[in-house]
Amino acid sequence: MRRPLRLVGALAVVGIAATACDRPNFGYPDGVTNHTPRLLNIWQGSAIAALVVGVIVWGMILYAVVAFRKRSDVLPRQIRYNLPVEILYTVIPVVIVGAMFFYTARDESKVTKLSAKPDVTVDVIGFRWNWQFKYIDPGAGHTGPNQIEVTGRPGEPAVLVLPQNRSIRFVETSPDVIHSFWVPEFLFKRDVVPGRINQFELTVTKTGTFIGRCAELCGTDHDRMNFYVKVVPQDEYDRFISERQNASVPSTSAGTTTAASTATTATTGSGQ
Ligand SMILES: [Cu+2]
Repeated sequence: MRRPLRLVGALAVVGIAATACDRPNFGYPDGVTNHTPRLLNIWQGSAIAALVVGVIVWGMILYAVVAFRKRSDVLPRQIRYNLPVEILYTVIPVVIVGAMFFYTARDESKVTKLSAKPDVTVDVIGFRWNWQFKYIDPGAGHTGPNQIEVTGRPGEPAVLVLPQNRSIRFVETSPDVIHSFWVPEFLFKRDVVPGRINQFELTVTKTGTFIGRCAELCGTDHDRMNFYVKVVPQDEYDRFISERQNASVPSTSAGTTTAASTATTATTGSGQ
């Protein structure tokens, strides 16, 4: 009985040591928003916890295979009911599920929090099979006349220009089926559901062009439902907005030529 205990103890020490030193991302992108530290932390924590549990389970399987292997044809002593073991394998999963619930609920409530007055509000419309973004006039609200629209077309993805270090509220709706707004670098996605309004808020802290995708299988051209998020400094964003407001004919995909060409080069190393 002592050997497995020692094994478990050693594994726990390894697990704790692994959390203390520089942790790998376990496949997660680096993240570019204000939520990055929190989301990266819960992802790394769950991966390490799962690895520790995995190593303990593999260790116990290996131990059982070696220690209780067939040595002769004599039937070993048959044992039934071991109350301590049964309590252990009931209590440990309850503790694990409780811990997962606690950290998920704690972080989710922080990440999904909406502020009273975001700096920028964007309506996100996911439709079969593209995206439309509407910049909501802060003064006039969602029904204001001067909304700036960006609509993606087949082969010409929509480019959503956003200011760096400003809080952005995304207000999602769908006229047809369920889509999902996903920018891998945001470490976040949210379903776009017909008949309801889904909202979330974040601040992008890094400039750059990031690819966005539909993450909900929504039909024939689902795989082409890509868009770009181009994050620029505030002054560049202001210029983009005033240019669009002054444009006499509202073009559906202004900024696409320059933004999309930047996007193509920027995508190579990111968001895939
Ligand atoms: Cu879709």
